[in-house]
Amino acid sequence: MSTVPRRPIRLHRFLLSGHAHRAELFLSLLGLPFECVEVDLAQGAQKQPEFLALNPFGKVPVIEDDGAVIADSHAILVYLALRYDADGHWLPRDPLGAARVQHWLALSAGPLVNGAAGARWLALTGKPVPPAMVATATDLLQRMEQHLQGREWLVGAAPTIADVALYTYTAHVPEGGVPLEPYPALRAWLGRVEALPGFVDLPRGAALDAAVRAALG
Ligand SMILES: N[C@@H](CCC(=O)N[C@@H](CS)C(=O)NCC(=O)O)C(=O)O
Repeated sequence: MSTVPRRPIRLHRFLLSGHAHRAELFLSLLGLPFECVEVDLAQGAQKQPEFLALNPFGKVPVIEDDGAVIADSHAILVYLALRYDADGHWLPRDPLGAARVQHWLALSAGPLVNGAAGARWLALTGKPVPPAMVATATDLLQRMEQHLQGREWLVGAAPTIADVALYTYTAHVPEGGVPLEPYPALRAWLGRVEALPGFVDLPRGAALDAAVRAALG
């Protein structure tokens, strides 16, 4: 099986979506050729028949790779790791390593979305962030800080898709009004992800403001 796609992988994304960013980040870290197709969530493009044919749940990200259509950020990370990571470190094949990665993917789909991601989205769209959401975000940050003390990566001795899945909304949680200053081990881990060859970020600062204005008016 080739470790290079025959044609560039198509990534259907929305520029402000951290879920879509996970997929983009991993495509870039793997050095795979890909092209982005913008899905205008603000105009409801994700609910149009053309997009629903790709993902009946009407959510980004979706990738298309040589006829295969894969929706859901975590499914995409698993697919890309199994399909294109020749040395297998991004998704360990041993039962314990695989289970530990899966545990972080579950946290990414649960408290990370319900806390950090939700707070960021409400703040970006000018809505108040409920204290319960800040508490959910803070609880996960504290647990990650504890876990990362004395560790370089979330699982094992090399980066995995757990690091990719958790990176985006953790790094951008200050946009939801939740500070990262109290978490030195966590910030060092974010720095290690950002130093990986091929790292790409979501827009920040003025670029973020411009992207929010362009997307949401
Ligand atoms: N479980 C999905 C969730 C994806 C998701 O929530 N995407 C949001 C953008 S961050 C979306 O497309 N929302 C559009 C909508 O719900 O109409 C994943 O991990 O990819």
